Amino acid sequence: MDAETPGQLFEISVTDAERDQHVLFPETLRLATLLLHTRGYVILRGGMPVQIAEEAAERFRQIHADCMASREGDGWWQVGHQTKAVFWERNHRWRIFPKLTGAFANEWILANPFALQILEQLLGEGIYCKFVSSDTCMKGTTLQSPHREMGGGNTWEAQSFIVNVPLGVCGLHNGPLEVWPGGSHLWRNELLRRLEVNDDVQDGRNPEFEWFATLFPSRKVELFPGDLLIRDPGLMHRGTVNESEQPRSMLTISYFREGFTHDYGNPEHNLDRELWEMLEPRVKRLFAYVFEGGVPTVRPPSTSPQMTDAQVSPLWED
Ligand SMILES: O=C(O)CCC(=O)C(=O)O
Repeated sequence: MDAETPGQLFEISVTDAERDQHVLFPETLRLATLLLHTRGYVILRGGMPVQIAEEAAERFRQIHADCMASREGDGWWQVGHQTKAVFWERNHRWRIFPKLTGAFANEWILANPFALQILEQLLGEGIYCKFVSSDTCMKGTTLQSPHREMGGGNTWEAQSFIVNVPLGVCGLHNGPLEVWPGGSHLWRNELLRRLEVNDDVQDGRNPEFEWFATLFPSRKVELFPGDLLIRDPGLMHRGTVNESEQPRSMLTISYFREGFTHDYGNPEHNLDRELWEMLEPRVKRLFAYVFEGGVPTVRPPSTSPQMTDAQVSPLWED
């Protein structure tokens, strides 16, 4: 492990030895887990071999091109003609659910040994994957409103985490994710709802919450092929503006604690039984509930009858 000095960036560089052995050494695991628990996110530099990240990026460019060519109007849940990827586009932001084959079936991506080592400590061994999506922001994007998502903050104990895998450089010039690490993942939805705070607008404007976010320090996250960002969905964050001519893409993979779920994201956009049967055992296990029945039964109770996640954001419509 090479960790930044406290007070600096709090990134962790995975060593060659850890990558060779597919395991974080105890000191690294401890710090990464602590950072994720306390700050709501952790970056693992070199969390997967660069070549695998680049293969995925290349395949994703083909999928994105297919979705752009297949698009008809503004409908949700369209399907790429060649790649069968489910997608939609809003405000120059594409949300694409790739099929989990080829580069996207790779264990380093879907069952990343380092991410799972950390997440199994925080979510338990029954952890499962709810969906594999992606975010592509293009020139013309607008600044999103700061938001929190997927029920993060419904309970004290985290019920889910997101792993972002950059598909190319996600730098300061092309729409980096902005995060508010000062404990925003610990804000309780019950109180926010009671005080009528809406923290769930993404692509529209949300003046009160945008103002509120200015009271806290934020950071723009730079990610490079081979890195992983692991974040609590309750962490306040937003997509920023892509000033470059090139699309900026990253995978968004969501993992849940056994027994918990959320309305958003459908694993059957990523897999059918035939594709699932072909996955490596460590990946297959994460989706077994879809084809063998079981796990995701409990959605944390909504804390307010007026404002559930499903009601406030069109992106939650399934
Ligand atoms: O594309 C990104 O940078 C992330 C955007 C985002 O946070 C979202 O759409 O929820």
